[in-house]
Order: sequence, then C-alpha cells, then structure tokens
Amino acid sequence: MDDTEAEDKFFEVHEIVVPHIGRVPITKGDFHYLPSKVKRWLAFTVEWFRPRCLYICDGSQSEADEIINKLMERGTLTKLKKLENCYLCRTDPKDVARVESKTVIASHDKYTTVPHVREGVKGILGSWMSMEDLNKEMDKRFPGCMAGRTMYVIPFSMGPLGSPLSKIGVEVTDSNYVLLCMRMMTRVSPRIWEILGDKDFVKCLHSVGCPRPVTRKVVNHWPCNPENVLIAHVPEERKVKSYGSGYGGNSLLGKKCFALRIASVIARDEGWMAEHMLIMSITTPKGKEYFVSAAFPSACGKTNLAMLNPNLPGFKIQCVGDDIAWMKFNDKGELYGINPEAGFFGVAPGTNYKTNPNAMLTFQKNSIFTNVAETADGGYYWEGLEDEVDEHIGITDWLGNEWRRGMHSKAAHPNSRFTTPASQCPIIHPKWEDPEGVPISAIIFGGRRPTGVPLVVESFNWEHGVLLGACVKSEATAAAEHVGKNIMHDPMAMRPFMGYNFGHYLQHWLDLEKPGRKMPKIFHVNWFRVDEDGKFLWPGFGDNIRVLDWILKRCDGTVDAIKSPVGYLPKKGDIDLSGLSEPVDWDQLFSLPKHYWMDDTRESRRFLEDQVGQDTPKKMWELLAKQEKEFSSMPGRQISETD
Ligand code: O2Y
Ligand code: MN
Repeated sequence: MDDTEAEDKFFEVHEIVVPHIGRVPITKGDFHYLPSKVKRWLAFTVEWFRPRCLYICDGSQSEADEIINKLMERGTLTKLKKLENCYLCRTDPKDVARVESKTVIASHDKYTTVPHVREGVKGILGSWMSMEDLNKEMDKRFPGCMAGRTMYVIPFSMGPLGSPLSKIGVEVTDSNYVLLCMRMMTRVSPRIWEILGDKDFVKCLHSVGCPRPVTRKVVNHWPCNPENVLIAHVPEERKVKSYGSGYGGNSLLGKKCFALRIASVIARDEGWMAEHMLIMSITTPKGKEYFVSAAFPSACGKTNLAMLNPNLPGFKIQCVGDDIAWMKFNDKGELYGINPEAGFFGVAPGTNYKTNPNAMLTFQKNSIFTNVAETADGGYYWEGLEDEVDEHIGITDWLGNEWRRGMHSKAAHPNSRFTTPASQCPIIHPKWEDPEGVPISAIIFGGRRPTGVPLVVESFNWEHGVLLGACVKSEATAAAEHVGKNIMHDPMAMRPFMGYNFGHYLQHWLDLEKPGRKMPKIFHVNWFRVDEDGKFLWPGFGDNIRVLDWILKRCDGTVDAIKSPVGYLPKKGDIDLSGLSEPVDWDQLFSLPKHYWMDDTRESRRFLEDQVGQDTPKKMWELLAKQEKEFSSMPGRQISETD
C-alpha cells in the first residue's frame, strides 16, 4: 500500500450520517471516494428512502458471485446445472413485463412531452404527468420505500467507458436482481466515478416498493408492488423514478428509460439520435463491409435480425447491438452509431438453433433466464425448443408447476427473457465497443404487416424516409401488457419510448438533413406478409439477407428500382432468390393493392391528425397528400408488376 492509498484507507467512510435518520452503514464501497454531486444526491435519497444500509457496487465478478449466492440461498435464483454460471429466476407472476399504462413523462409544459391530440382522442405517443402530480405520486410511494433493505448504488456507463458518445448514469435500487442484470446490460465500474468528476449524470431511482417489515405477500421471493407501479421520467432534470416493479424495462433503468426516453431528449438538445434500433454489419462476398441500423417495434424479431445467420453464400453478418442505437453525424458529415448497451435482454420463446443460433451460443454461460421453464436435468425450456430438447425430459413451467407437451398452458411466459453479455456473442463485431462507433449506410424500418405492405421499399429521399418511419405499424407485442393481435401504430418503433413531443421528434429528424451531410438511405421492410390462407409469403430469418443484399446494392447505386407511390421497389430478379427451399410469389410480395393503400394512406393521415395534430411537420402532410393523389389516379386495382 503506498502513501496515498494509506491516506484513502484512513479516510474510508463506513457510514454516513443523514438528517432525521442518523447513522446508515455502508456495507461495501467508500462513500468518501464518490464525486460530491453523487454524495449529495445519495444523502438526500437515503433520507427519503430510509434503507438499512448502502452498498456501492463495483461491477466485479466477486460482487456478482456474492449476490448470486445470496439470491440462491433466498430462493430467488436457481442454478441451471446444465450450463456454466447460469441461473433461472421466477418473478411474481404479476410482474412480468413493461407496464406502459403506468409509464409517464413529467415536464413543466405538457406539450414539450406530448403532442396536441384531437379533442376527445386519447394520446398514445407518451403519457404526460404534471410535475406537481408526479411529486405527489412519488411522495405516496418513495418515503421509507427501502426500509430494512440494502440500497445498491450502481454507477454505469451507457456506451463504452469514456467514449465521446457515451453517457453516465447512477441507479439506486433495492433489488439485487437488478444489480446482476445491470452489470450485464450496462458497463458498471468504479472508473465511472473518475470519469464523472463533477459532471452531471442521469439519476435513476428504483425501488420494488416492499419495505420491511413486509406487509404484503411476497411470491417467488420476488418482492414487488404491482398495484402501485409507476415508472416516471423527468427529462428536464435527467431523472428516472421507478417504483413497484423489478422486471426488465421497468427496473433496468439504463435501457428503455435512460437510453431511449431520457436520451431522446438529450439527443434532440445536442443534435444526435437515440433510437430503438439494432446495428449490424454485413460483409458481402466481395469483402465490402456496410453497417445498417434497423428499427422494429417490440416482437418483430429484431434480435434475430441483429444476429442473422445468412442463407446466401459468401455473406458475413456481425452484430453491434440488438435494441438501441445512439447515432451522431461526425465532422465529415457521416453518421456514426454506437450500441449503448453491453448485453442482450432477449425474448426467450421462439429462440432456437434454427431461428437464432448466435443468441443460443451467446447464453450458454454467465446468463440469467427469467420466467422460462426448467428441464429436470437443469436446463432451460420454452416454446420453440420442441425439436432441441429431449421430449421425454420432465419440465417445470415458469410458474413452478409440472408441465407436459401438449398441455394447454405455456411452459414459459411469452415475455420470458435471457439476459446475457453481448461480448459472448460469437458474431459480436470487433468494433462493437469502438468509442467512435461505426458508420451507418442505411436505416431500415419495419413492422409485422400481414397484408398490403411489400417486402421492401426504399424512400425517395430523407424526408420521405421520415414519413416511412412515422407510419410504422405492427401487430401488438407480448413485451407490454397488450393482448390480442391488433395492428398498432408504432411510429419509428418509438411509441412506448418517446421522451418528448413526437411532432418535435419528427422535426428533429427532418432538421438532421443539412448540406454537406451524407444522409443514409432509408428503407421499410415487412417479413410478415401472408397469403389468403394466412401462410407467410416470405421465409424470413436467414433469407432476409437477400433483402439486405438489395438494400446494399441500392446504397452503392448498382441496381435500378421502380418508382411507386410508396417509394422505390426492387425490379423483378434484383433480389437474389437462388437456392430458396420453396419458390416465393414475387407479385404477391410486392403488390400494392390500390384500395388498401388509399385506406392506409388516409388512415396514416388520420393518425397524425389525431395523435400529433398541429405539431406534425408540414412536410408530412405534403408527402401524404402526394401519396394519396398518386394512388387515387392509379388506373388498375393494384401495382403488381415490378419487372
Ligand atoms: O418486458 C420488458 O421489460 C422487456 S421489453 C424489451 C426488452 C429488450 C428489448 N426490447 C424490449 C422492447 O419492449 O422493445
Ligand atoms: Mn426493444
């Protein structure tokens, strides 16, 4: 130990004294070492939340081991013996997904957060709460919410440590499951304190809302407070306040809350983009590499696309990120993007060695499986693994009951998840942590659209691409509390994740186009079109490389395309269909039924009128009017010939 270290040890602080509370022990870490802004905020939070003690996390493996042992002793985690350092967690069945209906954004002026909706219409692009109401609501929940529990203090970076594109947050939580997942999903390190200095950080407050002595029934050793869930954001103060749920997007506050809702506001203010997008690299057989980002609503197979196993020879895919992209134009006018996350929190059901072998290989070690089923030999099980798990093995479902194939109930919850480090992905890109990010050539939007929408279309230009993004719709998802299969608007795939007025967000996108900037091309894809019998017209998965190949050729300008009212369509033969196991019906895949599109265009206009109203940029109206006019003057019933 040198002199400075000895001095630090001498001053190491093992307790803090908080007004109205007194001494609060620090069971790990050194309070003395924290930046003063953090100290002040923590002292205030401790006074409010009244935890039994403080635990300042360092993100180390020994810390994770200690927490895992504690959670196994308590019964929250079960070791999955078949895998290396993998665990099963069963939550309270009332706490299984993001709760959109209890997610709000607070601001002084309502219309900085939500657009002017038509009178009598319920806005779906964000839910606003006044600052006064938020303070009242939080005052009902937060005081004493951590009584008898440990308050974990998690310093984290979204994006590579020290990258100019990264941002720092500190989450306090009383859930050690959250700590385990945060250290996979973000970069947790004591170096954050040094990098932070006296700069500002995003303040993330989380409590499961179950102070001790516990007065409510705790199910599955998963404390939560589902009746009183509230996930609130205060972008003006760069704060997130989340209460009552320990699950995923509600509690891992670096993800949707920070990296999308708060970051979208920071991005607007600083002139960049925080988007619900994967980033992947595609290397062609000629050895040329491109990076694309892609935005899909939840449950459209974004993780599968990000880790695609290409079905065309000679192509190589590498993954940079599967859910969130932060992108910024550099001094040369090129768009560069980073994945701010460090792990994957993917939907388990449907994932198997056919649909996503790379995800399967990623989570064979050091992973947590939440609400999946367990096999008698200590492995995982979920819907979609029927051909990969011994059919005679005993299975316990996500609720802990004995389960057999053919039973009516599901083995795993439809929103069950794997949490796994991105670094373990066999096709993770060597530059996935490059502080500069990677250059983005194309932006792809998509949705689950059973009818009418072609396999791929290219926007006429950047502005029209913004319209394509604004008109994204998709069948509803199991990731939130919606049920059924209705088609929902999910503009830019950001509907649940918008941090500010969606009309202003569209304007921000339009304003990003500036002279001297190389704007990426924008596309819309639909892997999910079906025929009259409900059968998919496109094989999807590894065959999606065929569409990506066309997109890259368009970026290079090496193929022509056909102008249609909705954008440029591929010419017949320009998408490589060689070696497909079944022929595809090109005409059906690309047809634009006139009446469908007249209705759809009107419906999109109506959506913007209802939901975004006067905040909609004028350009959107112009482009929609043009599209409507072109369809109405179309002679036949549909455009189906693209050769
Ligand atoms: O239910 C949750 O909390 C998870 S939601 C989620 C997780 C990972 C990636 N995307 C999503 C999403 O809903 O878009
Ligand atoms: Mn997502």
